[in-house]
Amino acid sequence: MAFTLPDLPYAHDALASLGMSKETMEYHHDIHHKAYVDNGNKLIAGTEWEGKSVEEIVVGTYNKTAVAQNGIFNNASQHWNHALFWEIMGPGEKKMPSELEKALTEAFGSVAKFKEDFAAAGAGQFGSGWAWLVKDADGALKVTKTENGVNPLCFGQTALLGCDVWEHSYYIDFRNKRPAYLTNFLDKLVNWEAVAARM
Ligand code: MN3
Repeated sequence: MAFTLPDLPYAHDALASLGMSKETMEYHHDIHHKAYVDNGNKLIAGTEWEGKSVEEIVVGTYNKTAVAQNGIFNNASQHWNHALFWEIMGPGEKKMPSELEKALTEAFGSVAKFKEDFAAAGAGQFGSGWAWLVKDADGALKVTKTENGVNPLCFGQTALLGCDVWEHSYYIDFRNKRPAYLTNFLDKLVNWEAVAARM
């Protein structure tokens, strides 16, 4: 089944007062994410992957030994990553559901320590990639980071929260200040209800 660019679940300017501008959304969603969708569709046309779900394509094309992943993987995985990224942010005041607060406190000691670990993972990813809160196969919550477009599906993990740390995600609003972008993401942009729903 061909990939389709999902609409943002809010207006392009809905997160502007929270630190993610309309201009960032226009580039990031309308141009970057669309390019992953369009290029992915071109690359899978006529291959064994045509008609497969995005998850099947991501897992099936991930090369565990290659640093540079193939084009089908890169575009399919980035399509999946960005669809999640738009879903786990939102406008307005955010309240963390108590079951998520409890799970994060159990796993990391406190919500503040979880945020510290997550921000450190994103800031410490050399070059492009993602920071994640994942649920491992054994149910444990973990903070991880991945390079380029690699996503938690590749490791049998459930992604609860992901933050894009490619420069295109933050350079318009935060310039070179990736740590400030990450702190703002955690404090103002994450829709914790959507994260809890993924548990
Ligand atoms: Mn991106």
